[in-house]
Amino acid sequence: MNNNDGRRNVNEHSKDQQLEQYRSDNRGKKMTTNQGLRVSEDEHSLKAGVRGPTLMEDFHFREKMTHFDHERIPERVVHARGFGAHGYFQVYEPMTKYTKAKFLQDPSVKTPVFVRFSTVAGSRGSGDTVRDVRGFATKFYTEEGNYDLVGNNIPVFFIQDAIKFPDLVHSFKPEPNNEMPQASTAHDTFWDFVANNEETAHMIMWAMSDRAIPRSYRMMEGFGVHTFRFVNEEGKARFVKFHWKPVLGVHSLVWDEAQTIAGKDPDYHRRDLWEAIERGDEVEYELGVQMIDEEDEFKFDFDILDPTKLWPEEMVPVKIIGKMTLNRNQDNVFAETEQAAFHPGHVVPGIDFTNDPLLQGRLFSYTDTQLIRLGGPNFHEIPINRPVCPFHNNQYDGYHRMTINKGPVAYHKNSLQNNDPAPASEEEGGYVHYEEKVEGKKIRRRSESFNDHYSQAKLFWNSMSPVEKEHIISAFRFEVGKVKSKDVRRQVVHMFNRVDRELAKQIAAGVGVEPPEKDEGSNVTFKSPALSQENTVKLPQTRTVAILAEQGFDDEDLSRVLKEFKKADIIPDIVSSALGVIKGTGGTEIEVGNTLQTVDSVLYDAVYIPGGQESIERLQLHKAASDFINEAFGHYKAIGAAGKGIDLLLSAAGSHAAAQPGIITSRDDKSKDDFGKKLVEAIGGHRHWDRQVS
Ligand code: HDE
Repeated sequence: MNNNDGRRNVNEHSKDQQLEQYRSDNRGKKMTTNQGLRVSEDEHSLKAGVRGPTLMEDFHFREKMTHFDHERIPERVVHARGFGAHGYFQVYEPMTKYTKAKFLQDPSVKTPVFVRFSTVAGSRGSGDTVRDVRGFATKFYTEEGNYDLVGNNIPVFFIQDAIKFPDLVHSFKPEPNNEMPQASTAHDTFWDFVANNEETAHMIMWAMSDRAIPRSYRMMEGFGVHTFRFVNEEGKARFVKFHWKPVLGVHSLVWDEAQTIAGKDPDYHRRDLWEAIERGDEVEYELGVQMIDEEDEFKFDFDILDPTKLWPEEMVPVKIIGKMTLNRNQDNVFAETEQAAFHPGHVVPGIDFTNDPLLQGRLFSYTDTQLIRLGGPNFHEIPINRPVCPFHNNQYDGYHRMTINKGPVAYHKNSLQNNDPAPASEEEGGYVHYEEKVEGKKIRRRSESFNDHYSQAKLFWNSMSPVEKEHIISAFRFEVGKVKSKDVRRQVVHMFNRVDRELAKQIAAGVGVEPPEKDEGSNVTFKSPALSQENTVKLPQTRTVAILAEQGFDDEDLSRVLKEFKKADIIPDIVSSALGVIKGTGGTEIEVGNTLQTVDSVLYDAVYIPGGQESIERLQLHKAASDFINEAFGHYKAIGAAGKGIDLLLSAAGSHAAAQPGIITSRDDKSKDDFGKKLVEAIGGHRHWDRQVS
């Protein structure tokens, strides 16, 4: 008998249709109380006389105020600041050989997803662009139930055993005596934790790299971090690691820029994602898997269950198996992003766990945290968390219960209700845990195979380009430089001397301590080119460009560049000294998008300055215009200038600027040169690191 309970009807729109019944639109409606009573007055409380006291009887006032007083729920202990979007996932080819997970079988099926991106350390209101790990949590609403891939944008973690998680988090959160600093690891307790817990070494290398200051959520990788298991129909299992690869490539901000943006636009990353989806852009990530056969578990010089280790792609290739597309913004941030409850234990048949001790601990923590945040055991009924397939069991009652269960029977086994709801067999889709043989003494200890903390930290260092290495050194100098305790600073330098001698010397030189006498650096020489952002995809698509123009700009300069931008899906924004309409020399009228007061070069990927005598003369009156250009130049961004625009560029960035990489100029011959194309290419290059900036 095919008893699928309506489980086969999931498609791309299922989640949206399910959410529809919960949406509420106030437009065109009369105001009522929560009991549905129409309200006649919402500005004056009920008083005894116009100058008299407010009356207890004012039920509308009391209901309104009570609801307001209870509007907040506790923020997440970690990953408090986040932002979500909806979309769908499609597998490229059946994965039958590896897993029986239904959503990984049929390329024509579009499984709905909701993704929540986040920072880890900061509070809900903190800045988006701080140096931090980013969360990348995906909920797949499959026909077999929800599957959550709760990952980060860094493939390894700080610690190896979940019991240390509260210590780690206490060390990086603001210090408890003065609650400083917000959303930053640049303080004594964090670095004290690092120096006294050497297992952090590898992750710290990533956290000090450009990975921790992404340009956009759309341009960052995601990783499941832990080793999971794929299990196929025959019961054969393989170890698996999950990767998300952004179609736009992996790109980062410059540290100075990240800090400025945190003040100028603390919502930078959520705005970027929201606006991309509002524009109709499809935000895409390919899903990749690395697989290791069970027989090969011990073939590596690291323990594959150790979450501080990655599997170099050059050793274990990433098989690209499908694509996720985010294409719909949420309707309400509280209802969706804030109430979304992810859990690495939300799995479907065909995906199973391993004994990674960090993963095992997470399997406890995520339900526990929802109970306090979402106020009880019925958080799965909140619209964003509801599976799109039916769910039935004997778990009844509790705070905010929404399901109205019928009948007297709420237990298993029973005869009064034909033993329903009955467990499903494996053939009927019942989840059966992989039968792994486990044997051992009850013991509080870690496997010795988890002891090498430095080889992969060195592998990461070896794999970086010279510019990336410079950035890592500066990040260490900034972070450790903020540590007041000289002893902690010394400990950190000694620790990273075990990764690389030169790195330790460079950190030491910036933080006022002596490097150790002896070179204790790891002797690993292996490199993994896949770890360097230098080797990522580079595309101009969806890059933003500030066009600096005033009244009297050269129409022809502007229009030819706009044409090229349009072809490349680059997003232009006219920035001028005031809002309104400006006119070109040929009479073209364009609407100003932003002013030199409301925006800053850090909010754009590139700058373009069209010519036009009057426009340039007007821009020259504003220091903000030359600061804008100079700053973009210093952040290695592409800058295009035409005609008189070149004069402004050179006066702002210096006469040597014209010959520098990523600077595209065109003095006069408008028809022949391929200025627009060159500029588009330079914008696609992201940053021109070989530029002389000072
Ligand atoms: Fe989490 N983590 N975590 N974590 N984590 C939470 O769950 C925890 C870890 C990750 O957008 C919490 O709902 C423990 C690794 C993401 O809603 C909490 C350990 C990875 C998110 C929790 C870890 C993550 C969380 C806080 C060590 C990458 C945000 C609120 C064993 C693979 C999900 C909540 C969202 C959130 C516990 C380590 C990713 C407290 C105990 C490793 C993306 O339950």
